[in-house]
Order: sequence, then structure tokens, then C-alpha cells
Amino acid sequence: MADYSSQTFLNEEIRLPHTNFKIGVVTALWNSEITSKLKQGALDTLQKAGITNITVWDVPGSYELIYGANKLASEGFDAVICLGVVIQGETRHFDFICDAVANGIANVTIQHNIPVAFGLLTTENQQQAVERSGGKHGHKGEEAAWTILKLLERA
Ligand code: DLZ
Repeated sequence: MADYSSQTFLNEEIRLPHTNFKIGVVTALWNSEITSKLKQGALDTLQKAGITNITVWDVPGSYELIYGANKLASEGFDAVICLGVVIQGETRHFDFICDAVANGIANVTIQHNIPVAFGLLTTENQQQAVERSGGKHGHKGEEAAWTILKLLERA
């Protein structure tokens, strides 16, 4: 069975056809102490791969990632990385946001036929988010960027 643990999978070599891709990194400002780490990890990963044409766009909350991704996709970007953190609260807001973002981003990737990364942490608490933004459960910002690079091998 394939090993999907972060390390094994992220070490796989990326062979891009070129490095002139125009990539958008859209990041939610809600929970910015964590989303800023996700963004930095994504940017570092893209830069290590030689990508220089990167547009960074901070949007208010994760719900707005849908608009951000759709706007950049309609402007001709080759790929978009969406980053956000939604922490479960006492109301059903969590479910509505997570469902909307998952469906919204899926629609963008299908309608514009470009890779769009779903770098959305959906956690029960802040600690779980910390552990996934450079802690013991890896770095989901780096993974989101790696995912995009892997898909751009076929672009
Ligand atoms: C309103 C809201 C809440 C309660 N929680 C979060 C969250 O945990 N993470 C996040 O990124 N955004 C949250 N938001 C804001 C919404 O994503 C959105 O910005 C507002 O509902 C306005 O459209």
C-alpha cells in the first residue's frame, strides 16, 4: 500500500516542464497566527522549486477563498493555493464554511481546469492547527504547494 505520510510523499522528485508558471496564494486572515505560517511554508516550497511569478492575496476569512480562487483563475493564473484555518466553535458555522469552501474550490478547479489546492485546516481546536502548520503533524502549507507543483508537471 502506498505510504501517504508527509515525509515520504513530499520527498518525491518534482519535474516541472518550466518554472514560468503564474501561481496565486490566497490566504484567509482569520486565525492569522496560523495561516501566516501556512502561507510562508507554501511560498518557501514554491520558491525552492524555482517559481518566481507568485501573487499573494490575503482575504478576510476562509469563506472568501472561493472568490479569491475564482477571481485569479478567471485572470489566467496557472494554479491557485488556498490556505485557511477553520476552528470548530459552538455553532454550526464551522460546517457551513468548511462545506462551502470544499465545494467552492472544487467548482473552481473543474470550471477553470487548473489545479487549486485545498489547504484548509478544519480542526477541533487551536492546538490541532498548530500541529499541522509546522508541528508534529507536518506542514499543510508546504503540502498544498507541493500538491500544486506535482500537478503542474503535466501542465
Ligand atoms: C465567521 C467566521 C467564523 C465564525 N469562524 C471562522 C474560522 O474559524 N476561520 C475562518 O477562516 N473564517 C471564519 N469566519 C469568517 C468567514 O470565513 C467569513 O469571512 C465571514 O463569514 C464573512 O463572509
